[in-house]
Amino acid sequence: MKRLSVVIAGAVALATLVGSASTTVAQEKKFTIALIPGLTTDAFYITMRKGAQLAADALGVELLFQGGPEFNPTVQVPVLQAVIARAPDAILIAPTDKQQLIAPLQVAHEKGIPVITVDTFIDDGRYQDGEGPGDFPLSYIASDNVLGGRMAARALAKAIGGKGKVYVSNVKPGISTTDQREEGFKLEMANYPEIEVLETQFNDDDANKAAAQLQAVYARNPDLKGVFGANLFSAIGAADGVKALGKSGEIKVVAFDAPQRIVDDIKSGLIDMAIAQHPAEIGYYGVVTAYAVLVGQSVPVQIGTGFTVMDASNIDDPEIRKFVYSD
Ligand code: T6T
Repeated sequence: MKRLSVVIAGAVALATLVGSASTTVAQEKKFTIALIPGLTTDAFYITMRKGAQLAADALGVELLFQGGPEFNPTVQVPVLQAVIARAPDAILIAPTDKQQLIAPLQVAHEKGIPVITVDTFIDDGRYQDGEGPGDFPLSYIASDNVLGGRMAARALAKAIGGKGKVYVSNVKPGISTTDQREEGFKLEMANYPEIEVLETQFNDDDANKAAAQLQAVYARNPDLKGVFGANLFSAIGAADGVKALGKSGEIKVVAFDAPQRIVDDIKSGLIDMAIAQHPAEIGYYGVVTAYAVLVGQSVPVQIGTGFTVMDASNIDDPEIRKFVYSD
């Protein structure tokens, strides 16, 4: 009996030692968290990186920021593969397509690298529910894009007095964020029987194309009243198109995203309203969430971040200005 209690005490001591040793190892290891943006030259992701870096510095984590020059799965997949080859402790990614990133991210998952998506999602965006091939990411941190689309529709409807023709300037189908913004916009516009929503124009994230499309839509519809630019480049391009037509203030523009250029356009009257996301917050919580996973905590499967609405009435307020993206 005495011997048994000694053995048990020894086992407990060993377990305690192993436990404390592994805790020490975990604390001493400097984690590397990779952040793969939709593209590197977009003020939205530049701002997200800043928030991520803030959290990384606070937690003593190394942040690896690696992306491509275009919002495109063909460009993003090789970047992801290169990141996986560097074996980071966790991957944060803004997938550029709901379907095409599932299999390449599955590779990371199978190697035991935790995957968290920021801004956009894969598959149906419902993770960890045991359903669908893309349910393995641990968390999704983003704006509520359906709500953002609804907010844009309400603002545009108000700006055009509740009647007339409008359309959505969008990137391309298959991107979770911009698909959901268009969905929310159309759902809300169904409440305005005198507003006609024309066919969506897809610009491949190219502002020049979006500007040319605005002018072409106007040529076919000289009674065009407004446009919703569903992301930064769509909005800037649509605004450029309105300006080129000399219709500033006549064709109303509601923008998603808030780089300095959109602020300037609000001040000049070219853009009526912008829905700023909080990309720094997305990056910050992305890193915090990955870190929590790495130290053995459970994490929320979804974290929603907010919006700030910018228009001529508040654009000079410093509390609003702090949500303008960094270039
Ligand atoms: O609107 C953001 C982002 O939320 C979207 O997923 C892609 O476009 C942006 O990066 C803006 O260009």
